Amino acid sequence: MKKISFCLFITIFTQYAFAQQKPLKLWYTQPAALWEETLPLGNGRLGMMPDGGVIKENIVLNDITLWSGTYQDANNYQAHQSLPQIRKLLLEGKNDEAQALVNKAFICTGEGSGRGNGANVPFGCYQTLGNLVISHHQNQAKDSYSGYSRRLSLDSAIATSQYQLNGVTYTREYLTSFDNDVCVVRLTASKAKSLNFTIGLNRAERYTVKTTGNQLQMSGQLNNGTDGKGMKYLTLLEVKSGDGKIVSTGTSLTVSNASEAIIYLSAGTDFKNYGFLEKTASTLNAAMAKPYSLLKKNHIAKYQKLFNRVALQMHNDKNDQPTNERLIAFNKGTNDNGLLILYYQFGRYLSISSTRPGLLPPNLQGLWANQIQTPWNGDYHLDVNVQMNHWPLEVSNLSELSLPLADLVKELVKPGEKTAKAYYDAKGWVAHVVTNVWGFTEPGEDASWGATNSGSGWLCNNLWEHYAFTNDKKYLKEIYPILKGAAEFYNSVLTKENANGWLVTSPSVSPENNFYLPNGKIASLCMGPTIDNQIVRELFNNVITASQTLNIDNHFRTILAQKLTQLPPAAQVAKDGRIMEWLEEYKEAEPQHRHISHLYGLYPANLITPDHTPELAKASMASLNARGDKSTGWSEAYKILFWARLKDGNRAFKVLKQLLFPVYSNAASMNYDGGSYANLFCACPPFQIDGNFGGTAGIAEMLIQSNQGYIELLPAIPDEWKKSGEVKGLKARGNFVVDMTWKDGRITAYKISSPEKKKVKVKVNGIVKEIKSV
Ligand code: FUC
Repeated sequence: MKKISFCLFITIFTQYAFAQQKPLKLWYTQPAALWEETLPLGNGRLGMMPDGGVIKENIVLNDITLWSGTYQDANNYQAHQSLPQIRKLLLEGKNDEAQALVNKAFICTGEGSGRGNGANVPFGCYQTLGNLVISHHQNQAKDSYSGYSRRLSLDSAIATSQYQLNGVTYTREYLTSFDNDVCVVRLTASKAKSLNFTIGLNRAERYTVKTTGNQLQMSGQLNNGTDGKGMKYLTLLEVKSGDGKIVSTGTSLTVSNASEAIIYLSAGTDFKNYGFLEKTASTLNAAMAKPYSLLKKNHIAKYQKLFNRVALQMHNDKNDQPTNERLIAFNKGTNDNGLLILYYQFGRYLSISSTRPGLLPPNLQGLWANQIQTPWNGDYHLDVNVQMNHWPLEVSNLSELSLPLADLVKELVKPGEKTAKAYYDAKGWVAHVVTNVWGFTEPGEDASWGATNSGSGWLCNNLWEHYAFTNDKKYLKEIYPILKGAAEFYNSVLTKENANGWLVTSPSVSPENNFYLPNGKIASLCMGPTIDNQIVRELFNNVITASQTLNIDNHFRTILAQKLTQLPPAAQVAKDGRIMEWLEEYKEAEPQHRHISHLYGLYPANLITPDHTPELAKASMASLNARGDKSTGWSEAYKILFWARLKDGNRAFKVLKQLLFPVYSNAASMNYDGGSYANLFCACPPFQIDGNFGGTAGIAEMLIQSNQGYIELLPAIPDEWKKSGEVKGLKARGNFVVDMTWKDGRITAYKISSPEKKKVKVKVNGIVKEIKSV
C-alpha cells in the first residue's frame, strides 16, 4: 500500500508543470552612489561593475588572476627545534609563555600577509584591474535626466541602464561574455546620431594608457614585493559604431554622432598564461568579428546552462519595489519570500560569475575588488571564508564550480610539505590560516590567529563533499593523494594531552578566538582545540573510506583506524551545557566572538547530528544561543546553516533576515554589524562575498539535507515559507537531483532522479522510506 502511494507521488510530479519563474532582477531608480550599489557582472575571469552614471559612468574592472606579490619561501626552517619546548609549556598550562615562544620562533619569516595589508610585500594582494570611464552629455547639468532605471537580470547575466534626456531615451547594456571572454557595453539612443561620449581607462597606480590607431590600451606591472617586477597585465579596448565617428586623442577615444556604439574590452595577465599579449588581442578580435546579437545569444546560452538548473518559487513573491527599498521593507516586516528567492539565486549567479573550471576559486571578494589594497588582501582565508565560498555549490547544482578550489589545493601540497617539515618535522602537508595564488602555507605572522593547524584539513572537507555529491571515482582518485597527505601530516604531529591521553594537535588555536588562563592572562595558543579534533576525525574517516573505495593503502588505513580510537570525542559538553571550544573549560575573553569553530562538527561535517548525537545537538544550540545571532556577515550566514542542521527553520529565518539587514557603511568592523548592501553584496563589513555564499547555502540547507544517510525534504522550513512552494534541481549526496512541491508545510509531490536508477532513502513529511530513483 505504501509503495503505491509513493508511485503516486512520483507520477503526480512528472505530470506537474513547474510554473513559470518570475523574472529575477535587481533594480534601482538612481545611479549607484557607492561601489557597493553597483551591479556585479562576471564570467568567471573578467568582472565589471558599472555604476550607471549618466554624465560620467565608472565601471570597475577585474581579472580574477590579477595579484601583486610572488612565490616566496617564508618557512622558518629552525622552527621545529622549538616545538618540544612549545609543547612542554602547553602541557604545563603555560599557554601564554608558549604563545610568546611561537611569536618568537614559530611564525613565518618576513612580513607574512602584511597583517592583511600585503599589496607591497611578497604575499601580495588581489587588486582591481582599473576603471573604464565613459563621459557623456558634455555641458549638461548633472540631474537633467528623467525616467532613470538600472537593473541586473539574473536570468540573462546582463545589466542595463536607461534614462531620458532632452527627449531621447539612452540605453546601455553590459555583459561579460561567457562565450567570447570579453567585457561588452552596448550604447543606443532612441534618436539617430545622439550618442556622443569619451572613453578612458585608468588605475590608481602602475599603469600606462595609450592608443594605437583607435585601440585604447592600458598596461602595467604590479609590485612583487621584492624587485617590483611582478605580474603583468594588459587591457585592450575598441569601439564598433556603424554611423558614429571614432577619434583617438592619444589617451582616450571619442565617439560622436552615433546611433549605436559597442565597446569591447579584452584583458589578461601573465599569471600561468604564456602568450597573454597575443591572446588578449586575438580574444578582442574574435569578439568584434561576431555580430552583437550572436555574441549576446551565445553569452546567455552558456550562462543559462548552469543557472537554469535550479528554479525556486514560493508564495509572497509579488514585491516589485527597487531592490534597495525592498531590502528596507523586508527588514521592517513585509513578507517577501521573493526577496529570499532572489537572494538565493543571486548567490548562484555570483558563483557562476566568479569562478570557472581551469581557473581560480572565488576569493574573499569573489571576483570584485575596487582597490589596490583590497581588504584582507582579497586572499583565501582558510579558517572558514574560502570554504564557505564553496558551500552552496554542490547542493545548488553547480558542482563543477568546486573544481578550481581543488586545483588551488593541489598546488598547496608541495609548499605545504616544506612547511610541515620546517615547523613540525612532519610528513605530509599543512596549510595554516591564509593562502594566495602563490601557494602560501606558512603560519601567519602572529600566533593568536596564525597558528591554526586546521587550514589544510578544512580544505579537505570541501574536496570530499564534491565526491560525496557526485560519487565521481575518477575525481576521488585524483584528490586521494591530497587527502592522504593532509592525513599524514596530522597522523605524524598528533601528541598526547595530559588529562585523558588523547592524541591532539599542539600547538594550535581555535580560529582567531582567545580565552583567560587561570593566571588572568589572555591567550589563544592551546592543544587540541575542538575544531582540530573534529577535522582530524572527519579527515581520517574520509581517507579510510576513500582508500577502501579505491582499494589502495591498506596499511595506512589500518594506522588511521587505530589512531581514531585515541582521538578526543567529536565534542565535549561543558558544565554550562555548551559545546567546549577547547579541551579545558576556559573562560572566553569574547563570548560572542564571530568564529564558531567548535561547531564545525555540526556543519560542514556530520559529527553532530540531531539523529545520532542528540545531546551534542542540544549543546550546540546552547553554544549558539550564548554566541548570539548578530555578528559579521559571514558569521550570521554560518549560523543560518547551524540552525538549519538543528532543524530550527524559524531561527534560521530570523538570522537570514539579519543577514539582509541594510548596511550603508563600508568601514571595517569585526563586531555585530553584518548585513547586506543595496546591491545585495554581503557586508562583513566591508564587502566580503563569503556571507553571500553562506547565506545561499543556508537557504538550500533549509529546503533539503542529505547528511544523515537519507535525503530529507524541507528539514528546516520556517513558518513564512510553509504555505506553498516548489523547487526543482537541488542536489543531494549520492548524485541525486531533487524536485519537490509543498503546501502548508507538507510535501505534496516530489521526484528524485539520478543518472543510474538506484535505491535511496528519503524523509518525506517526517517519515523515512526507501524508494528507487527515476
Ligand atoms: C577572518 C574573520 C574576519 C574576516 C577575515 C577576512 O579573519 O575573522 O572577520 O572575515 O577573515
